[in-house]
Amino acid sequence: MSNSSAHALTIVYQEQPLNAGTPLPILRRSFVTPQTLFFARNHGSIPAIDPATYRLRVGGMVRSPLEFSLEELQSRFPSQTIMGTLQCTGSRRDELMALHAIPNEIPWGAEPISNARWRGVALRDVLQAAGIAPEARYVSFSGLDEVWEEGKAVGFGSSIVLEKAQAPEVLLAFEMNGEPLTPMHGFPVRVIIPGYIGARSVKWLGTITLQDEPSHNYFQAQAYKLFPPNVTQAPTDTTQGKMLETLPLNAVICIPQDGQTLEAGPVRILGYAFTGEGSPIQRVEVSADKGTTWTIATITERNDPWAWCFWETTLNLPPGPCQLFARAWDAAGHTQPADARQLWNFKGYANNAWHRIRLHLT
Ligand code: MTE
Ligand code: MO
Repeated sequence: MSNSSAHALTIVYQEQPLNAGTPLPILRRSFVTPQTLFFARNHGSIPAIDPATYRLRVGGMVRSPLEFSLEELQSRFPSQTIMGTLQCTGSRRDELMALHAIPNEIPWGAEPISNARWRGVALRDVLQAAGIAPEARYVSFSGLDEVWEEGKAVGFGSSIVLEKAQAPEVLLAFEMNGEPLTPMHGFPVRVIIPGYIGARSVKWLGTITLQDEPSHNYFQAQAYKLFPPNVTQAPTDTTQGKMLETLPLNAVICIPQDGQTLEAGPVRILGYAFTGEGSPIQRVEVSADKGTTWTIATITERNDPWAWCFWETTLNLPPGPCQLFARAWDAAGHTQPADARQLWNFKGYANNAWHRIRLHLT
Protein backbone atom coordinates (compact mmCIF):
# COMPACT_ATOMS: atom_id res chain seq x y z
CA MET A 1 0.00 0.00 0.00
CA SER A 2 2.76 2.47 0.90
CA ASN A 3 4.39 1.92 -2.47
CA SER A 4 5.08 5.12 -4.35
CA SER A 5 4.70 3.33 -7.69
CA ALA A 6 1.24 1.97 -6.81
CA HIS A 7 -0.53 4.40 -9.07
CA ALA A 8 -2.70 3.92 -12.13
CA LEU A 9 -1.91 7.27 -13.72
CA THR A 10 -1.72 6.94 -17.49
CA ILE A 11 -1.00 10.49 -18.63
CA VAL A 12 2.66 10.61 -17.68
CA TYR A 13 4.49 13.84 -18.47
CA GLN A 14 7.62 12.93 -16.56
CA GLU A 15 8.81 9.74 -14.83
CA GLN A 16 11.60 11.11 -12.62
CA PRO A 17 10.10 12.70 -10.62
CA LEU A 18 6.63 11.47 -11.47
CA ASN A 19 4.32 14.11 -12.93
CA ALA A 20 1.16 12.45 -14.10
CA GLY A 21 -2.61 12.46 -14.14
CA THR A 22 -5.73 10.52 -15.07
CA PRO A 23 -7.64 10.97 -18.35
CA LEU A 24 -10.64 13.25 -17.82
CA PRO A 25 -13.33 10.60 -18.55
CA ILE A 26 -11.88 8.33 -15.84
CA LEU A 27 -11.29 11.19 -13.41
CA ARG A 28 -14.95 12.19 -13.83
CA ARG A 29 -16.16 8.72 -12.68
CA SER A 30 -15.43 9.22 -8.97
CA PHE A 31 -16.46 12.29 -7.01
CA VAL A 32 -13.83 11.28 -4.46
CA THR A 33 -10.68 10.46 -6.40
CA PRO A 34 -9.08 7.14 -5.38
CA GLN A 35 -5.52 7.67 -4.17
CA THR A 36 -4.16 5.60 -7.10
CA LEU A 37 -5.82 7.96 -9.62
CA PHE A 38 -4.99 11.21 -7.78
CA PHE A 39 -2.73 13.39 -9.94
CA ALA A 40 0.93 13.60 -8.94
CA ARG A 41 3.00 16.79 -9.11
CA ASN A 42 6.56 16.50 -7.87
CA HIS A 43 9.42 18.97 -8.21
CA GLY A 44 12.08 16.69 -6.78
CA SER A 45 12.65 13.42 -4.93
CA ILE A 46 9.93 11.40 -3.25
CA PRO A 47 11.53 10.89 0.15
CA ALA A 48 11.19 7.62 2.06
CA ILE A 49 10.46 8.81 5.58
CA ASP A 50 10.64 6.49 8.60
CA PRO A 51 7.57 7.29 10.74
CA ALA A 52 9.50 6.15 13.82
CA THR A 53 12.09 8.91 13.53
CA TYR A 54 9.96 11.54 11.77
CA ARG A 55 9.68 14.88 13.60
CA LEU A 56 7.65 17.96 12.74
CA ARG A 57 9.16 21.21 14.01
CA VAL A 58 7.24 24.42 14.73
CA GLY A 59 9.32 27.54 15.28
CA GLY A 60 10.03 31.15 14.35
CA MET A 61 7.81 33.83 15.86
CA VAL A 62 6.23 31.63 18.52
CA ARG A 63 6.26 31.67 22.32
CA SER A 64 7.59 28.12 22.56
CA PRO A 65 9.07 26.15 19.66
CA LEU A 66 7.61 22.65 19.49
CA GLU A 67 8.55 19.30 18.06
CA PHE A 68 6.19 16.37 17.41
CA SER A 69 6.51 12.77 16.38
CA LEU A 70 3.72 11.55 14.10
CA GLU A 71 2.12 9.82 17.08
CA GLU A 72 2.30 12.95 19.25
CA LEU A 73 0.75 15.08 16.52
CA GLN A 74 -2.10 12.63 16.14
CA SER A 75 -2.77 12.15 19.85
CA ARG A 76 -2.24 15.68 21.09
CA PHE A 77 -4.78 17.42 18.82
CA PRO A 78 -8.33 16.53 17.79
CA SER A 79 -8.67 15.08 14.29
CA GLN A 80 -10.62 16.96 11.64
CA THR A 81 -11.88 15.72 8.30
CA ILE A 82 -12.68 17.85 5.27
CA MET A 83 -13.35 17.13 1.63
CA GLY A 84 -11.07 19.26 -0.49
CA THR A 85 -10.03 19.50 -4.11
CA LEU A 86 -6.38 20.00 -4.92
CA GLN A 87 -5.53 21.61 -8.25
CA CYS A 88 -2.20 22.47 -9.78
CA THR A 89 -2.19 26.03 -11.09
CA GLY A 90 -0.47 24.65 -14.21
CA SER A 91 -3.75 23.00 -15.17
CA ARG A 92 -4.81 23.80 -18.77
CA ARG A 93 -1.35 25.18 -19.59
CA ASP A 94 -1.52 23.30 -22.92
CA GLU A 95 -4.08 25.85 -24.17
CA LEU A 96 -1.77 28.76 -23.25
CA MET A 97 1.18 27.00 -24.91
CA ALA A 98 -0.84 26.74 -28.13
CA LEU A 99 -1.05 30.55 -28.18
CA HIS A 100 2.61 31.27 -27.50
CA ALA A 101 5.48 28.98 -26.47
CA ILE A 102 6.10 28.32 -22.75
CA PRO A 103 9.44 26.51 -22.57
CA ASN A 104 10.46 24.04 -19.85
CA GLU A 105 7.04 23.64 -18.26
CA ILE A 106 4.78 20.59 -18.16
CA PRO A 107 2.07 20.83 -20.86
CA TRP A 108 -0.76 19.86 -18.50
CA GLY A 109 -4.28 19.54 -19.84
CA ALA A 110 -7.17 19.87 -17.39
CA GLU A 111 -6.27 16.70 -15.46
CA PRO A 112 -4.03 17.92 -12.58
CA ILE A 113 -6.99 18.21 -10.23
CA SER A 114 -8.37 15.64 -7.80
CA ASN A 115 -10.68 15.50 -4.81
CA ALA A 116 -10.15 13.67 -1.51
CA ARG A 117 -11.35 13.36 2.03
CA TRP A 118 -8.45 14.57 4.15
CA ARG A 119 -8.01 13.74 7.82
CA GLY A 120 -5.53 15.54 9.99
CA VAL A 121 -5.20 18.13 12.71
CA ALA A 122 -6.10 21.79 12.29
CA LEU A 123 -3.00 23.93 11.70
CA ARG A 124 -4.53 26.57 13.97
CA ASP A 125 -4.59 24.16 16.92
CA VAL A 126 -0.88 23.48 16.45
CA LEU A 127 -0.10 27.20 16.10
CA GLN A 128 -2.07 27.94 19.22
CA ALA A 129 -0.12 25.32 21.16
CA ALA A 130 3.13 27.02 20.13
CA GLY A 131 1.75 30.51 20.86
CA ILE A 132 1.68 33.00 17.99
CA ALA A 133 3.95 36.02 18.59
CA PRO A 134 2.25 39.38 17.86
CA GLU A 135 4.71 40.24 15.04
CA ALA A 136 3.95 37.03 13.05
CA ARG A 137 2.18 37.65 9.72
CA TYR A 138 2.91 34.52 7.65
CA VAL A 139 3.20 30.81 8.23
CA SER A 140 5.80 29.10 6.10
CA PHE A 141 6.19 25.39 5.40
CA SER A 142 9.11 23.37 4.17
CA GLY A 143 9.20 19.86 2.77
CA LEU A 144 11.74 17.09 3.31
CA ASP A 145 12.21 16.37 -0.40
CA GLU A 146 15.36 17.23 -2.30
CA VAL A 147 14.70 19.77 -5.06
CA TRP A 148 17.19 21.38 -7.41
CA GLU A 149 16.71 24.52 -9.46
CA GLU A 150 19.34 25.99 -11.74
CA GLY A 151 22.03 23.77 -10.20
CA LYS A 152 21.21 24.70 -6.60
CA ALA A 153 19.53 22.63 -3.88
CA VAL A 154 16.50 24.76 -3.00
CA GLY A 155 14.09 22.36 -1.29
CA PHE A 156 10.34 22.87 -1.55
CA GLY A 157 8.49 25.42 0.54
CA SER A 158 5.54 27.78 0.62
CA SER A 159 3.89 30.31 2.89
CA ILE A 160 0.39 31.58 3.53
CA VAL A 161 -0.92 34.62 5.36
CA LEU A 162 -1.58 34.07 9.07
CA GLU A 163 -5.29 34.73 8.58
CA LYS A 164 -5.66 31.76 6.22
CA ALA A 165 -3.41 29.63 8.46
CA GLN A 166 -5.93 30.14 11.26
CA ALA A 167 -8.93 29.14 9.13
CA PRO A 168 -10.51 25.86 10.26
CA GLU A 169 -10.11 24.15 6.87
CA VAL A 170 -6.30 24.28 6.81
CA LEU A 171 -5.03 20.87 7.90
CA LEU A 172 -1.83 19.03 8.65
CA ALA A 173 -3.14 15.88 6.98
CA PHE A 174 -1.99 12.31 7.53
CA GLU A 175 -4.87 10.46 5.85
CA MET A 176 -6.45 10.58 2.43
CA ASN A 177 -9.75 8.78 1.83
CA GLY A 178 -9.38 6.83 5.08
CA GLU A 179 -5.88 5.53 4.28
CA PRO A 180 -2.49 6.84 5.39
CA LEU A 181 -0.95 9.13 2.78
CA THR A 182 1.21 7.22 0.31
CA PRO A 183 4.82 8.42 -0.16
CA MET A 184 3.68 9.98 -3.46
CA HIS A 185 1.20 12.28 -1.74
CA GLY A 186 3.29 13.34 1.23
CA PHE A 187 3.63 10.56 3.82
CA PRO A 188 3.65 10.97 6.77
CA VAL A 189 2.23 14.54 6.94
CA ARG A 190 1.34 17.15 4.34
CA VAL A 191 -0.31 20.53 4.50
CA ILE A 192 -3.75 20.92 2.91
CA ILE A 193 -4.70 24.49 2.08
CA PRO A 194 -8.15 24.27 0.51
CA GLY A 195 -8.85 26.87 -2.16
CA TYR A 196 -5.18 27.73 -2.72
CA ILE A 197 -3.02 26.56 -5.63
CA GLY A 198 -1.70 23.02 -5.07
CA ALA A 199 1.87 24.30 -4.70
CA ARG A 200 1.08 25.75 -1.26
CA SER A 201 0.05 22.33 0.11
CA VAL A 202 3.56 21.17 1.03
CA LYS A 203 4.09 17.40 1.08
CA TRP A 204 6.51 15.57 3.43
CA LEU A 205 6.19 18.48 5.85
CA GLY A 206 9.32 19.03 7.94
CA THR A 207 9.03 22.48 9.48
CA ILE A 208 6.46 25.18 10.14
CA THR A 209 7.91 28.65 10.72
CA LEU A 210 6.04 31.78 11.75
CA GLN A 211 7.54 34.92 10.30
CA ASP A 212 6.81 38.55 9.41
CA GLU A 213 7.32 38.05 5.65
CA PRO A 214 6.54 35.41 3.02
CA SER A 215 8.83 32.41 2.55
CA HIS A 216 12.05 33.00 0.61
CA ASN A 217 11.85 29.50 -0.86
CA TYR A 218 12.24 29.45 -4.65
CA PHE A 219 8.68 28.12 -5.13
CA GLN A 220 7.13 30.96 -3.12
CA ALA A 221 9.47 33.86 -3.88
CA GLN A 222 10.25 33.16 -7.56
CA ALA A 223 8.09 30.47 -9.16
CA TYR A 224 4.29 30.37 -8.88
CA LYS A 225 4.01 34.11 -9.49
CA LEU A 226 1.61 35.66 -11.95
CA PHE A 227 2.72 38.21 -14.55
CA PRO A 228 0.72 40.04 -17.23
CA PRO A 229 0.78 38.78 -20.86
CA ASN A 230 3.29 41.44 -21.98
CA VAL A 231 6.00 40.00 -19.72
CA THR A 232 7.34 37.23 -21.93
CA GLN A 233 10.17 35.89 -19.80
CA ALA A 234 11.40 35.84 -16.20
CA PRO A 235 12.31 39.39 -15.15
CA THR A 236 15.65 39.91 -13.45
CA ASP A 237 13.90 41.59 -10.52
CA THR A 238 12.38 38.54 -8.86
CA THR A 239 10.39 40.60 -6.38
CA GLN A 240 7.94 41.37 -9.18
CA GLY A 241 4.80 39.38 -9.93
CA LYS A 242 1.85 38.41 -7.82
CA MET A 243 2.29 35.42 -5.54
CA LEU A 244 -0.52 33.06 -6.49
CA GLU A 245 -2.98 32.24 -3.74
CA THR A 246 -6.57 31.19 -4.50
CA LEU A 247 -7.56 29.17 -7.56
CA PRO A 248 -9.93 30.91 -9.98
CA LEU A 249 -13.40 29.73 -11.00
CA ASN A 250 -13.22 27.01 -13.63
CA ALA A 251 -15.53 24.57 -15.46
CA VAL A 252 -14.15 21.72 -17.56
CA ILE A 253 -15.82 19.30 -19.97
CA CYS A 254 -14.55 15.75 -19.21
CA ILE A 255 -16.93 13.71 -21.40
CA PRO A 256 -16.85 13.71 -24.40
CA GLN A 257 -13.19 14.44 -24.98
CA ASP A 258 -11.69 16.98 -27.34
CA GLY A 259 -11.38 15.58 -30.87
CA GLN A 260 -13.94 12.76 -30.52
CA THR A 261 -16.28 11.68 -33.32
CA LEU A 262 -19.83 10.98 -32.15
CA GLU A 263 -23.24 10.26 -33.57
CA ALA A 264 -25.41 13.33 -34.16
CA GLY A 265 -28.43 13.67 -31.86
CA PRO A 266 -28.62 13.91 -28.07
CA VAL A 267 -25.10 13.97 -26.56
CA ARG A 268 -24.49 13.71 -22.82
CA ILE A 269 -21.90 16.22 -21.62
CA LEU A 270 -20.28 15.76 -18.21
CA GLY A 271 -17.68 17.75 -16.34
CA TYR A 272 -16.35 19.27 -13.17
CA ALA A 273 -16.39 22.83 -11.85
CA PHE A 274 -14.25 24.29 -9.11
CA THR A 275 -13.40 27.57 -7.43
CA GLY A 276 -10.95 28.37 -4.68
CA GLU A 277 -12.33 31.83 -4.09
CA GLY A 278 -14.81 30.97 -1.37
CA SER A 279 -18.10 31.80 -3.08
CA PRO A 280 -19.83 28.53 -4.08
CA ILE A 281 -20.41 27.49 -7.70
CA GLN A 282 -23.92 28.48 -8.59
CA ARG A 283 -24.32 27.57 -12.23
CA VAL A 284 -22.50 25.79 -15.04
CA GLU A 285 -23.41 26.53 -18.66
CA VAL A 286 -22.56 24.92 -21.98
CA SER A 287 -22.69 26.60 -25.39
CA ALA A 288 -22.66 24.99 -28.84
CA ASP A 289 -22.64 28.34 -30.69
CA LYS A 290 -19.43 29.99 -29.43
CA GLY A 291 -21.13 31.63 -26.48
CA THR A 292 -24.17 33.25 -28.11
CA THR A 293 -26.61 31.03 -26.22
CA TRP A 294 -25.99 28.85 -23.18
CA THR A 295 -27.71 25.79 -21.73
CA ILE A 296 -27.72 25.52 -17.96
CA ALA A 297 -26.27 22.19 -16.82
CA THR A 298 -27.46 20.25 -13.78
CA ILE A 299 -25.09 20.15 -10.82
CA THR A 300 -25.33 16.47 -9.91
CA GLU A 301 -22.92 16.30 -6.99
CA ARG A 302 -21.38 18.70 -4.51
CA ASN A 303 -20.06 18.40 -0.95
CA ASP A 304 -17.94 20.64 1.26
CA PRO A 305 -17.41 24.16 -0.11
CA TRP A 306 -13.76 23.18 -0.74
CA ALA A 307 -14.67 20.32 -3.05
CA TRP A 308 -15.36 20.45 -6.77
CA CYS A 309 -18.87 20.03 -8.24
CA PHE A 310 -19.87 17.49 -10.85
CA TRP A 311 -22.32 18.62 -13.54
CA GLU A 312 -23.96 17.26 -16.64
CA THR A 313 -26.36 18.17 -19.42
CA THR A 314 -27.57 16.78 -22.75
CA LEU A 315 -27.41 18.79 -25.99
CA ASN A 316 -28.95 17.88 -29.31
CA LEU A 317 -26.07 18.24 -31.77
CA PRO A 318 -26.53 18.27 -35.58
CA PRO A 319 -24.14 16.50 -37.99
CA GLY A 320 -20.89 18.26 -38.80
CA PRO A 321 -18.04 19.84 -36.85
CA CYS A 322 -18.96 21.33 -33.50
CA GLN A 323 -17.32 23.31 -30.71
CA LEU A 324 -18.60 23.14 -27.14
CA PHE A 325 -17.75 25.73 -24.52
CA ALA A 326 -18.30 25.50 -20.77
CA ARG A 327 -18.19 28.16 -18.10
CA ALA A 328 -19.22 28.47 -14.45
CA TRP A 329 -20.74 31.23 -12.33
CA ASP A 330 -20.29 31.60 -8.58
CA ALA A 331 -22.83 32.83 -6.06
CA ALA A 332 -21.21 36.29 -6.01
CA GLY A 333 -21.98 36.69 -9.74
CA HIS A 334 -18.47 36.11 -11.08
CA THR A 335 -17.89 34.13 -14.22
CA GLN A 336 -14.90 33.12 -16.34
CA PRO A 337 -13.11 35.09 -19.05
CA ALA A 338 -13.98 34.05 -22.61
CA ASP A 339 -10.51 34.09 -24.08
CA ALA A 340 -7.20 32.64 -22.91
CA ARG A 341 -5.25 35.36 -24.76
CA GLN A 342 -5.82 37.91 -22.00
CA LEU A 343 -4.64 35.32 -19.44
CA TRP A 344 -1.42 34.19 -21.11
CA ASN A 345 1.62 34.40 -18.82
CA PHE A 346 5.13 33.10 -19.39
CA LYS A 347 4.84 30.36 -16.75
CA GLY A 348 1.42 29.23 -17.93
CA TYR A 349 -0.45 29.51 -14.66
CA ALA A 350 -4.12 29.96 -13.71
CA ASN A 351 -5.85 29.45 -17.06
CA ASN A 352 -9.59 29.67 -16.48
CA ALA A 353 -10.84 30.81 -19.88
CA TRP A 354 -14.03 29.13 -21.15
CA HIS A 355 -13.14 25.50 -21.64
CA ARG A 356 -13.52 24.38 -25.26
CA ILE A 357 -13.67 21.01 -26.98
CA ARG A 358 -14.02 20.24 -30.68
CA LEU A 359 -16.22 17.35 -31.83
CA HIS A 360 -17.25 15.82 -35.09
CA LEU A 361 -20.85 14.60 -35.36
CA THR A 362 -21.77 12.05 -38.04
N1 MTE B 1 5.38 19.57 -1.74
C1 MTE B 1 6.68 19.19 -1.82
N2 MTE B 1 7.38 19.01 -0.68
N3 MTE B 1 7.29 19.05 -3.04
C2 MTE B 1 6.61 19.25 -4.22
O1 MTE B 1 7.20 19.09 -5.30
N4 MTE B 1 4.48 19.91 -5.27
C3 MTE B 1 3.37 20.85 -5.06
C4 MTE B 1 2.53 20.44 -3.84
N5 MTE B 1 3.36 20.11 -2.71
C5 MTE B 1 5.24 19.64 -4.15
C6 MTE B 1 4.66 19.77 -2.86
C7 MTE B 1 2.50 21.05 -6.20
S1 MTE B 1 3.06 22.10 -7.40
C8 MTE B 1 1.24 20.52 -6.24
S2 MTE B 1 0.18 20.93 -7.49
C9 MTE B 1 0.77 19.57 -5.20
O2 MTE B 1 1.74 19.31 -4.20
C10 MTE B 1 0.40 18.25 -5.83
O3 MTE B 1 0.03 17.31 -4.86
P1 MTE B 1 -0.13 15.77 -5.25
O4 MTE B 1 1.13 15.32 -5.91
O5 MTE B 1 -0.45 15.05 -3.99
O6 MTE B 1 -1.29 15.72 -6.22
MO1 MO C 1 1.32 22.59 -8.81
